[in-house]
Amino acid sequence: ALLLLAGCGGGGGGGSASTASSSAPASGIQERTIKAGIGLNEDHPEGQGLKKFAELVSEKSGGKLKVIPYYAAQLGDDKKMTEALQAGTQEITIPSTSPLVGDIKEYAIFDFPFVFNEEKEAHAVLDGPLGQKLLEKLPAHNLIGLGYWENGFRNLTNSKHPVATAEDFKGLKIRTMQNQVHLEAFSALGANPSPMAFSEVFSALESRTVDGQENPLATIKSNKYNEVQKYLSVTKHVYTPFVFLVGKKFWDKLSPEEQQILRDAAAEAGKYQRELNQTENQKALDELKAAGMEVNEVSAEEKARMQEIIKPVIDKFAKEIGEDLVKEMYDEVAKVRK
Ligand code: TK8
Repeated sequence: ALLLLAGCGGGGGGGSASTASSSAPASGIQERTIKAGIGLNEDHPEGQGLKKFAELVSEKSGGKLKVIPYYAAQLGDDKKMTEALQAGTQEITIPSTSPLVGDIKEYAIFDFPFVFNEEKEAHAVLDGPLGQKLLEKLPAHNLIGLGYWENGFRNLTNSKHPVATAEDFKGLKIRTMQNQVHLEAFSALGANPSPMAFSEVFSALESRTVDGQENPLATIKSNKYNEVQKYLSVTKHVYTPFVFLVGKKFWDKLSPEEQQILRDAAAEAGKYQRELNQTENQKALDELKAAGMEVNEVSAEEKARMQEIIKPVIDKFAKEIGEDLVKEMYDEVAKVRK
């Protein structure tokens, strides 16, 4: 099961923190409209998960809590929506953790390449004490985290040539997320990375402002990158999660009963979302091939070489983040592998 913030009130949100003019604490379930925006399309598992979340919230609240989903970055990219949550002008978003790293540096552990081999290893870390510890850092930034959904293992696409060896990265202009670990890791491999909001990627690929990008297969498919990218290299170089965020200003206005409805729905829809995501990621490879992409695998030896080249970057960030935390992640992965 997805792990939820422990303790009542989720990081100090309970009871007395009301800033409303009326001093009576919220109780019961009120009529509320909740704007929930994501970067991916409705047909992507993240979109389907959000839809499921909206249905569950409606069911559990007898129709009083209405979640209005906005897909495909209609409300802005991950960073902008997160800021809207902090400002109290939007209630929910489910961004990648990577652009959050500017605020919460510890989230960079999920940007370390080649840590996880399988989804279940990532889930163990995210749903365990480490994932929880990171959720607890959110309230200080006016955010409440209700658990982790899945984007998944990222793979490289580009318009120039197949990438099968570490040397093949040389000179490739690659769009990365707005995240320092990704930037420095791709630089170390000799690529020429440029950080960019997700909503700008398709046109940057189309106009050849960049040669390539990297995302999970279901995302590549849903966003039709096959129309503007010839080569798909199954690098599986990093697993990045989504974090389910609620604005703390909004959260603090909710009654405990309403908060519980959102927690339960986020966990239930998240379970559904992860399952769907894995099915979609498996199907997407064949579909992308059928759509004309040239697909290549990357050998374990070459991945090990890439990992070796990136190591100084990772060591540097591990020091900045805290080596104990990083060790905790590797220990958890080792436990799952045993
Ligand atoms: C969608 C993003 C996207 C991420 C990216 O909002 O930016 O490449 O993989 O899924 O979070």
